[in-house]
Amino acid sequence: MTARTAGTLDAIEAKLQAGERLSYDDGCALFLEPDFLRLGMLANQVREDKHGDRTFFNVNMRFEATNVCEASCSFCAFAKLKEGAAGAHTTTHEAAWKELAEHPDPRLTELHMVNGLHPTLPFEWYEELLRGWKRVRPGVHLKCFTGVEIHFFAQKFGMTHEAVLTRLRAAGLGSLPGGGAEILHPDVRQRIATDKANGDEYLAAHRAAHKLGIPSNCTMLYGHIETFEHRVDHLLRLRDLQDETQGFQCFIPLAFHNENNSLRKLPEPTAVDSLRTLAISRLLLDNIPHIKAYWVSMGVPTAQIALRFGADDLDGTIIHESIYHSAGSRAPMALSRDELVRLIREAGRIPVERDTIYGVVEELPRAAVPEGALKVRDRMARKRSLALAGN
Ligand code: V47
Repeated sequence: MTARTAGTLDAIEAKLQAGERLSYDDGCALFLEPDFLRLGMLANQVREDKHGDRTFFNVNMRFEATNVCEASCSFCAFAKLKEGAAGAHTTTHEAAWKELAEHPDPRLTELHMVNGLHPTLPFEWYEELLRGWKRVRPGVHLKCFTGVEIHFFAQKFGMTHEAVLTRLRAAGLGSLPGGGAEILHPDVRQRIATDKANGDEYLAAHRAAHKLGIPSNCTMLYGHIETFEHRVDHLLRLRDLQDETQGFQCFIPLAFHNENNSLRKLPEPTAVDSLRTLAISRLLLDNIPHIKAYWVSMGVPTAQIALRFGADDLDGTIIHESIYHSAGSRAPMALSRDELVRLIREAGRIPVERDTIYGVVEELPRAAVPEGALKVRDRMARKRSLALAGN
């Protein structure tokens, strides 16, 4: 077993060193590889070749305009099927604009919005929502609407993806978040997300965005009913589209959370599974610049360790998140900029505050020694001086 393991990783390392692309079979072999620390080191090497120690984060906020949703995805704890159902909520324009206008952080650069697929809101309602945000804080980038929402608008309002995106861009849209990808393979998607965009339609919406010059992110919801083969298949579908368009900026693996949804009997993925999945994503997605360790989904401690397993981005300050917290996430609702900087520094990396499209807002110095070590040193110094003072 040991010899075969070493053989697999040796062969994959040799391929990486020769600049060769990893195959479907390589990806599947890596999911069975017991030496996940060495796998992490390979992914870390790729990450350092691309970004050195630089590790990105942003000052952002989340917004959900509505959780009323025509779709009934089995993993979702956020959506309420009907307006008027307990917990169903649709914002007013005024409340949405106020929330951005009164956001306390002057450094805010991004508003990230994901919604349910609302049965009756007209398209103009969404356009006006974006226009109002641009009026109150024109400098904030609007990363809004998943590929699934874009496809929903196209179907509902009888437009092409291109027409939907062109109108939303005219209203202020800057980019698309990566949500809604789930697992693209139809065998899984038909079981967990029957009544929304299928895998090809999700990809088509992103293709249309990229062709219009609108960047986007992509995701994978892992750790539920899918197999490792489905994960590899998913990653390669994203890689194929990226070969065609180069419009994906970042990939975000999303760990399944099992509370308040119909898949609640399934166990959640472990930290090792999350780190392994992230590392394999870094190795397979050779054409996507950034891999994000989304701390809300992975949990803060695992996300910090992921900065040595292939991730170069931690997402942002967030302030208020609903999708994961409805499904049982124990992560905090927000992290301050200082907390993100500290997490990055203690992982031995250089914190870089970015905007949504990876423009540098501020590059901070790395820590001279890890801050945790400083605290230990301070404690020891205090003990010594107390001892000297005879206490
Ligand atoms: O589309 C929903 C997933 C996504 C659950 O683009 C769940 O920068 C786990 O896409 N357990 C929304 N996952 C979040 C998202 C995202 C997050 C951070 C950054 C970016 C980005 C995008 O969350 C959904 C769905 O795939 N999701 N329910 C659940 N129970």
